[in-house]
Amino acid sequence: MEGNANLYAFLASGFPQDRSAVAIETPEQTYSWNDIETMSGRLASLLQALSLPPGARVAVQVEKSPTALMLYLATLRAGLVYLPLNTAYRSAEVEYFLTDAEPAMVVCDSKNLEWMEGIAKKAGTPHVYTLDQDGNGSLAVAAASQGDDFQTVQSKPDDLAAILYTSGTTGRSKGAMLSHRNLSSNAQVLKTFWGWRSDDVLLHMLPIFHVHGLFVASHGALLAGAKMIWLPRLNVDQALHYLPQSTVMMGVPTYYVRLLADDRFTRDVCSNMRLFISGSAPLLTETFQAFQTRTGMTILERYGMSETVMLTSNPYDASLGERIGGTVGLPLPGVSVRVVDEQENSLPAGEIGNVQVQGPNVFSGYWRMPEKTREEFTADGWFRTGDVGQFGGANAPDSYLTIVGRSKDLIISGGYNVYPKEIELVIDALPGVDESAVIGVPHPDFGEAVVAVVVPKPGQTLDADRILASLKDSLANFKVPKRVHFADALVRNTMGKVQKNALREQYKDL
Ligand code: MCA
Ligand code: AMP
Repeated sequence: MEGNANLYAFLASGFPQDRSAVAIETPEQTYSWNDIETMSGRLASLLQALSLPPGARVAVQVEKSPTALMLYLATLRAGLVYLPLNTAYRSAEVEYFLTDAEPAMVVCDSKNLEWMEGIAKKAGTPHVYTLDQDGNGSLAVAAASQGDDFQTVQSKPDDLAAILYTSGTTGRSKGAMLSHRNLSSNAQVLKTFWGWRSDDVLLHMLPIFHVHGLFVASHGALLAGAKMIWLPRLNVDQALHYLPQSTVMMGVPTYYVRLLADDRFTRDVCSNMRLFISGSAPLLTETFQAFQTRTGMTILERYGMSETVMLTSNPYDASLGERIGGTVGLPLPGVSVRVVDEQENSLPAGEIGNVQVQGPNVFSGYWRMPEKTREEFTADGWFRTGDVGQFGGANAPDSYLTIVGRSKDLIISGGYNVYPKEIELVIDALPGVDESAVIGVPHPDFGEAVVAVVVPKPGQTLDADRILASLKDSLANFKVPKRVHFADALVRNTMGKVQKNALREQYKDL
């Protein structure tokens, strides 16, 4: 019989022989590898008992907890499709995702149950459960009567494992469909490339509704059979407490900026650490250098996307080269990366162009958007990342990729992606607004901050605080502009397109 391509089965192949060893430590409790098997087994039994059809989506918007991780693993084990949602999303945003994905089951925090039930009903979702950060809720109650010995279902490599929504330039989010193969192949490659070891201890402080925290970090530790210190979010005091017992940490650049802003973050605190990894947004060279000076350690920067998981990485193994600040390193083994001009001809090192990629990690397409999927792939199967880069920039060897910008209109704030179009559509619909432009400006903590430039209708006076208050009702807080500015008109080019570069220049010193 062919082997099981189920991602959980693959991850479990890395669990240690001694299943009583600690797999997850939180400030309150520890969980063994046995606990991972039984807790995920019990939840998978529940999913199976509901007789959800193969490929059914399980949408989850819950606070980070060990049980939330078990629910993810249970979904994989039951052969269903995991659909994580950022806890910051407001009901209007969640409604879009549920209507689009038509999940068979939704799991939410009990404080959101009332509105979630309403949305689930509209989306035709039959099963709604609650899971709170402490592990309590109707999911735990329902799972309690289930057996914990679950036979992980057989999956084929191309079966869907997860759908991750990523916003689109049109303002409409797209669900990137990731298969068991996409995720397993990437986990395997990273295990070797980053030298994961069973005696590693991962300091896990990232949210688990995105690729970075859910896949890159968790899969790495699980496949290595390494312990995770599991914290609900970045908290510098807690990080300083746990770093001396950790060997690996992953974060978006803001995590490193915040650690460096604290004088207690010293070389001593990091003396047990083997590897600091940064990604999801550009790491400023000044942060990279300040980190080296403070700790004597060199951050490893890597690059990826929701659609592709990880694509390139600076080397861990010094025999492959140095880690060079300002670059995102080498294409990972098995991943092909090319830089092309507008006619899609490959460019030599040193020339800037569009970054395109191929590999077993690249997704199969956007959920129910065949047209959009076709647009994002070339005829010969390369995925257009929307990032602009060059090989051999930043005085690096020609094999290193440098990301120099984006052709997509995207802001990355504290590692979260914000698509200006989505915010502009909401602002433009407010009374008294003629039009708006949303831009990203440099921000010392978040890397980029969202700023809105709003043109009132003739004769109208608008109030920035009121605009912000109404945006907060319908948009996740990280998308809400940090500032609103008013202008008489937006500068446009001869094609009528708003000149965002000019606006970014004008507001860059905010
Ligand atoms: C929180 N706020 C933010 C952000 N986070 N505003 C802008 N950008 C943000 N990222 C809001 C808060 O709601 C609050 O608003 C105010 O800003 C200040 O919040 P603060 O307490 O400073 O925030 P925090 O709770 O400490 O969170 C900041 C954070 C967090 C720790 C940087 O955003 C975070 O964990 N980011 C990681 C994102 C991530 O995992 N990205 C991976 C995507 P108010 O004052 O109104 O209440 S995966 C990916 O990109 C790919 C594929 C890849 O390559 O990895
Ligand atoms: P998402 O798919 O929404 O998680 O965001 C993916 C995008 O994040 C990429 O297309 C890049 O624009 C950006 N990104 C991720 N890692 C890096 C990095 N190390 N440097 C620059 N941009 C990055």
